[in-house]
Amino acid sequence: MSLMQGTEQEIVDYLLAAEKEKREVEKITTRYPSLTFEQAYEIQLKLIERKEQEGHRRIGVKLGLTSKPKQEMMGVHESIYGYLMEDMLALEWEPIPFSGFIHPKAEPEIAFLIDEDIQGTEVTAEDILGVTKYVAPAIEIIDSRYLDFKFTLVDVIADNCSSSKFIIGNKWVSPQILDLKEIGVYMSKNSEVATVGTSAAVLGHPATAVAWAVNKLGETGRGLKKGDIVLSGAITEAISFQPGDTIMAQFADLGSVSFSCK
Ligand code: OOG
Ligand code: MG
Repeated sequence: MSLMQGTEQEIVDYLLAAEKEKREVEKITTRYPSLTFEQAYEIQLKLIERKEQEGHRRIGVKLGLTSKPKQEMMGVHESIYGYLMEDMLALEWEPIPFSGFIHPKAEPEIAFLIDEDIQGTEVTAEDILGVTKYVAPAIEIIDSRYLDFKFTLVDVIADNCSSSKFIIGNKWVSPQILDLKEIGVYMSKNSEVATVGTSAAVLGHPATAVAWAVNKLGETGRGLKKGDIVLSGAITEAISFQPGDTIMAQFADLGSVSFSCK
């Protein structure tokens, strides 16, 4: 069942205001406890459409909660997806102002650059690798709009899966020349190791996670487009940071990516 349009707009306004004003807000399921997954994805889409009306371009898709460490951290057993917008892309060499965040955390991910439109409901990891021009090391900065970063799946889906910023490293490699399921990664904060993991943590293989998202999008006639960037989901738990911190993720075979916060 579709939500009343007024309710959808009210929730979108509520979440966008929290993001713009950099303040955490009570999760939406407190007020609307019977919201469904479908309704949450409809709210997410409305929120993205509003960002587009404000002049921001959609540039890809992100996956969330694709790895055991992340699912355990959040107490859930399912993956989710959201959208990447142009203004979320941050650069390695430009310190990111902390004042733009509420309570950010960084997580290492593998990014896919998609070279052909792909849509369907039975898409496989091989299909994804076939349309991927490059993979690259990435860090996603998540910044839930909800109090204390606590939410249900419905809440986080509506909040575009906590998306805030992401940074892509400069080593772009064809997925044909490396084994994407065995990429070890460590993330450091100010040169001290903060967390370690391996890409197999992402549903056994990051391309399996991307295929899952495409199949989900396919259920409502959507898909990935040539040129899209896809973040395949955090390999490890997410790490908090503060102004002055430098975070670096080092991936075997894929090089490193870092950012600093001011
Ligand atoms: C939800 C977003 C999760 C990932 O890579 O697992 C995510 C959250 O943890 O706030 O982006
Ligand atoms: Mg993520």
